[in-house]
Amino acid sequence: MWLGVITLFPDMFDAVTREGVFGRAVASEILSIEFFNPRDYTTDRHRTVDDRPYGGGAGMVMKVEPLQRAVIAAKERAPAATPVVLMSPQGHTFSQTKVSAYRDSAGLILVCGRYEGIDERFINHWVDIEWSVGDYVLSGGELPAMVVMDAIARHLPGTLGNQMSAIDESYLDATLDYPHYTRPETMASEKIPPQLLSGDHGQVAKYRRREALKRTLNRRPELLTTMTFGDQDRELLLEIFADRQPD
Ligand code: 4H3
Repeated sequence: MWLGVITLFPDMFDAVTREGVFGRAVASEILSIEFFNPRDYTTDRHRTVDDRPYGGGAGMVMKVEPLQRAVIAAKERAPAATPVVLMSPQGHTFSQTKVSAYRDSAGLILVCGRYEGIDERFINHWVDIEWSVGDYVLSGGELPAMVVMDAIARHLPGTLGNQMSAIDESYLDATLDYPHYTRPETMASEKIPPQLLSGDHGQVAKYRRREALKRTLNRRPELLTTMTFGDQDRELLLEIFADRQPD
C-alpha cells in the first residue's frame, strides 16, 4: 500500500515509520510512505501556510494554496483514484470496519491539519473522506493519522508475524478482546484460567468467546446490538446472564 501524508511536521512520523510492525512493513516494502509538507509548496518569502480567519476570532486558518499544491504533488505520486482523507474532529468515527474497508486499497492520502482548522474550500474541493479517531480536539491531525496508519498497516498481508493475531482479534465482529495470559503460571496467587491450560482448543476457543462476550456486555453493551449471534453465542450469553457479576 502507498501512503501519502500531507503534514507540516513530517519528522513527527519518524518513530512510527522506523519501529515495530509499521517499521517492518515499510522495510519489507509492504508499505511505502511519502511526505508532502505544505510549506514546501509556498511561493512567498515567508513560506506562509496560514492566515487570519475571515469573521475574526482567535487563531489562524490553514490557507488553501499550499495544501492544494501539496495534494496535487501527492496525487502525482499516488496510485490512480487514491482517496484523500482529512483527519478531523468533524469526521466519521474511524473504526475497525473502516480498516477492513480500506486495507485492500492501493493507496491513501492523509491530510493533517494544524492551527484552528483548514479553509473549507480546500475540504470541499479536495477531501473525499473525513475521519475522526475520537471526540476530542488535538493540536494537529498527525497523531490521528498515525493511529489510522497503524490500524491499517497491521492488517496488510505479511505485516504481523503471525497473521492470525490480526484476523483472530474478536474486534472483527465488534466484540471486545478476551483476557490474555502468559508465564509465570501463578502470580500473587492469581492462577491462569484452567481452560487455557487444558490443551483442548475447543475449550480454549469457548472460554475466549465467553470472556469476549461477557466483557462486551459489561463494558460496551451497545456493540452487541450490531451483531448477529450463532447458536453457541446464544448459549454462552445465557450462561453469562445466568452467572452475571460486575466485570
Ligand atoms: C483530528 C484532528 C482531532 C482529530 C485534530 C480527531 C488540528 C484538526 C486542528 C487538527 C484541525 C484543530 N483533532 N479527533 N486536530 O481525529 O486542523 O481543529
